[in-house]
Amino acid sequence: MELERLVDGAERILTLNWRDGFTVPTGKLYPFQWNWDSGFTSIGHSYFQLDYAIRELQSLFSGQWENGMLPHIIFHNENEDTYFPNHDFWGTHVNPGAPQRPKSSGITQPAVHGFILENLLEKFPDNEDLISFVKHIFPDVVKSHRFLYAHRDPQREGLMFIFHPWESGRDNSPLWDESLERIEIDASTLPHYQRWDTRIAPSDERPTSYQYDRYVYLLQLGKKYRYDEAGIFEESPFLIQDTLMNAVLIKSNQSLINIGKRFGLDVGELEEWQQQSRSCFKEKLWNHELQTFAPFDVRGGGHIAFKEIGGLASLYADIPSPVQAQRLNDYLWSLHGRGFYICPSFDVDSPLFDSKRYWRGPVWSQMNWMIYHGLKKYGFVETAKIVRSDLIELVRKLCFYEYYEPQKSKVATLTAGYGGSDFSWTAACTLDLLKDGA
Ligand code: 9WN
Repeated sequence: MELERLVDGAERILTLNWRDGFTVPTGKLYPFQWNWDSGFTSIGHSYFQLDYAIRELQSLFSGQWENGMLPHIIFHNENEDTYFPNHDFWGTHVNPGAPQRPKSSGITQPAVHGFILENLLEKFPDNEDLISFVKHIFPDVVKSHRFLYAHRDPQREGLMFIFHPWESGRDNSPLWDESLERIEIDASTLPHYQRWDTRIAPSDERPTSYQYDRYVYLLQLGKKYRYDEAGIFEESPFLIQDTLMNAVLIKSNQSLINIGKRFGLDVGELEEWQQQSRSCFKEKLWNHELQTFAPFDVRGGGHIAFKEIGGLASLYADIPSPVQAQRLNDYLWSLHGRGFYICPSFDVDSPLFDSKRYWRGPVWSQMNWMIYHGLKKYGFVETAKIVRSDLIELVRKLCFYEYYEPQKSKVATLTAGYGGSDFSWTAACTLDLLKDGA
């Protein structure tokens, strides 16, 4: 696809996936509004209709819970029944602070919205509509961070835990295998369910049934405690201080601090959180042996020691020391030298690497977007250029898919990406990178 046609293609997808107030990630596979997708997608809309970018975020926050939790799915269209688990299965009415409407899931996702607001303000610094929207939504975004600090950090370390792989955004990453193996499934108590995803996307590109049983188990655990963190923290076999989740939060804290200062808003609380989180991330999540950041398994009491993509988001959040940043850059550079599009989502030398299966190897656009900006911030301009051009090349060759094959030799034989097609955040992130010009 020619470069000019990429811009048209991105616009077409964003329009196609717009549903009167919000955007679905892709029409068939994911027919609702997803939390972190919405953030990236609003950046895409802003190039054509700033109004859509604003409405996108407004609709997302219309699903925020009283305790500040911002759900990972908002089921605006309740009659849509081609996704599992739907709103009935989540049954979030068990929590008195969950809104009656719109219905939602009972877990969250990476808190991108602070940095998305800052990105929009950088693009349209004097737009009155945007400025008044940002001022209006600022307290709600801060409230979503306050929820994490109050409920997901019981030891007050400054690092949030997740209790479900879906919260990490990297659902079936091999990172979670060991924690999921702790879960023994009792077929007589696990509710019957039917997956839709494998009817829409090829099953060898999606998580396995073994993993889905455990996703359902953890959902049921959340519901049993009315999605209240105290009980979940006590019981969940899956309890992880994730790299991506915390790096994104730290980046968004900083963006909110910057925004707050510009508009004369109180940022004291944010600054306190930020100081603690940034230093705890840098110390606790750095794995000396691997020379990378790694999630901390709260139940297992140690790092989940693999090279994978989540820790690279720390560059975007300005977390690594110069030496740590150099190591992360070396890692990317070596993958580039070995014939991979960067960045594969998981360690290509691990037996757990699977170049086709979702978060076990493929390249993802929104990750490239964050890593690109992070590398630029640290002055690794050459690597940033490659991260940008690799994604653009994949999209040109294979169209706007959910994720991509990372091996260059294999891509040469392919005509399409993996997972869902006509994908919103791929359109938005590619468009933004095209406009950025490295
Ligand atoms: C579950 C929507 C979402 C992304 C996630 C991605 C995938 C959902 C699924 O799709 O997860 O949340 O059903 O597989 O892993 O990051 O937000 O695009």
